[in-house]
Amino acid sequence: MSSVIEKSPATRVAPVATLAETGVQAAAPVVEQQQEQLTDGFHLVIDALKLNDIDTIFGLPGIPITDLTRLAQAEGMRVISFRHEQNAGHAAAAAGFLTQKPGICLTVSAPGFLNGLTALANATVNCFPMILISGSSEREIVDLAQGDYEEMDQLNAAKPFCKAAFRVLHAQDIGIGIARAIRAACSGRPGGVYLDLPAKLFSQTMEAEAGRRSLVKVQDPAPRQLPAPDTVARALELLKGAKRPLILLGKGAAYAQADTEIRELVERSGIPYLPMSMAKGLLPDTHVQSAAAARSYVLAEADVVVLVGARLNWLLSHGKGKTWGAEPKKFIQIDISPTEIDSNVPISAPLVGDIGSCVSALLAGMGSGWQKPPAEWTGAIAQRKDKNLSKMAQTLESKAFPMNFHGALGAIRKVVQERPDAIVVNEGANTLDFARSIVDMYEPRKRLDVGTWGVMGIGMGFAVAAAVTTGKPVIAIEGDSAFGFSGMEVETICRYQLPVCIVIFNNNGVYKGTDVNQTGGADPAPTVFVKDARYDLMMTAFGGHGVTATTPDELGRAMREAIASGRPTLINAVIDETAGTESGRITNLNPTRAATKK
Ligand code: ADP
Ligand code: TPW
Repeated sequence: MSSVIEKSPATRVAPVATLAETGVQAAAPVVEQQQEQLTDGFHLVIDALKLNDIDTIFGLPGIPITDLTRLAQAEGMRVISFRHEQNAGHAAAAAGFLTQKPGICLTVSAPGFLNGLTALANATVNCFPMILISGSSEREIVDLAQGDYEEMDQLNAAKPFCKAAFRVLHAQDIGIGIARAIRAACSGRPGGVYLDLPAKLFSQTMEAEAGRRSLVKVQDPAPRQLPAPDTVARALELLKGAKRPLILLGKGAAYAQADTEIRELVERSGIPYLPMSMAKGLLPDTHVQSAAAARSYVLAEADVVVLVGARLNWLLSHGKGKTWGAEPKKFIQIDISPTEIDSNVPISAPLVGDIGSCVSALLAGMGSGWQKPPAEWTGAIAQRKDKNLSKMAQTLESKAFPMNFHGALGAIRKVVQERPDAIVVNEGANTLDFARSIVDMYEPRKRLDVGTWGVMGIGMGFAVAAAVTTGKPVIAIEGDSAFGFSGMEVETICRYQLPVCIVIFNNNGVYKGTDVNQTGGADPAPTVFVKDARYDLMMTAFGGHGVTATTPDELGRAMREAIASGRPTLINAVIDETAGTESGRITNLNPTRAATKK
């Protein structure tokens, strides 16, 4: 499997001096024969990745990794070349989430590395396995700060932002270096890993057979971790005594790919469940036990909450305060990371292990005669759900002109219902908050969004990764501001002819488009954009299909056409610029607004 340097179009003839070092005579015919037995750093990196079933690189070429991208393509890897490293990095992270294999982002040194670092940090915060591989400059010059081309101490810069960081200095260590990176990214709580590959490494040669032997196939990168039996018994005991139990599914549960076990846990226990945004679709959002439409009620009223791959961070009000009601809750928490337990509030029954194993153990302990939760609890939830859903149904029929968020999302909701296999990417403020609650998901891992940080800029990177790793249609629902962070990748989407339909919620600005410069000066207010911008023309500029939609019907029609054709499409959905609120649903975190509200 190990490739030799002569195989590729970008052949580097190993210098005679190098061959001489390996003990080879310099006579021409012998050299040729011997060259066939050499490999180099470029090929070893590619071979090491391929040996570990990694078949795609997301990146951006330049010194010193341009040849690496060419050679990887020549050696049969898929190389997706982006316009900005941050988007390549977000793509790698999303690929990691979707496949459980670390997504690879490849960048050049210093600025390219830093551009990728945001994505690496975001992957780590979200527990997605990803490896950022960056070329770097001459160690001797960097360490003496003598001013090399794109000089930077990347290894140390990366460390605070990732789970692990490694540097490889010798070709014979590439195999073990990549193996360590893969294991660090995937095992335990997944996360981002940085791998520093100095320019000199790539041209180092070694004997091909020794190179082959130096490669490492990682055995079981994320081994199962069984929960201790007494912890399972404790959790079941607590759950049995619950009068108002609730299961809360987080994106860790989606990542774990224990879909059947999770569904069985919910259905056999009869316990209502709430999905966090990226856990939507683990069970269809239309499931009778979904309590999503009665979210505030169940969070406040539940007495025992089973957390499955969800942290009690800001998204869940840290497990305390008004959101969680007057009565103190008891928590059962399933998580692979032992230090997540008790991070905000005391956890009565921790279950430390992988979600598949923990849920299976609970199911085994529950047996067949499990007592379902009292009807007063499930009935009260159903009542609230029905009321809220019928209230929402009316708003979704809105024919307001210009469109508001509900009217537009009502149309999108229907399209997603018809194509449950499509992957939805979603970012923005109002566009995010409304889409999360309005657009039902029906299958696991079909929703990718701004995640734990609420970061803008994941849009096009996530969309590319979703299309490339699954081959399914992708629908990117984007605020106009959010889209701007990665908008240049429409060219990438056109270049690779990916089945991505981007819908821009164009309300002329960040949050909304109505702000004015309070000084009366000529500069626009900081949150407003050019009015009535034609984002659709950005797509036509690169040969894709661009269209403007001003009504829900037009929007639905354009989306259906896009999905049926598989053509890169951008729909400029014109939204009322007065619609929405500043910061969407997290206005309470906005210092001035929060102060005014008090
Ligand atoms: P959400 O934002 O959806 O609430 P979080 O990102 O806060 O979800 O939480 C995900 C949790 O899932 C993390 O604490 C992580 O350690 C955990 N996790 C990830 N993969 C697994 C797994 N395979 N088994 C158990 N826990 C996991
Ligand atoms: C990397 C701050 C949060 S939401 C948002 C910004 C700039 C854009 C909201 O406007 P948009 O959506 O997209 O038009 P909508 O639906 O309300 O009209 N930089 C980063 N991340 C974040 N979260 C911000 C800035 C922010």
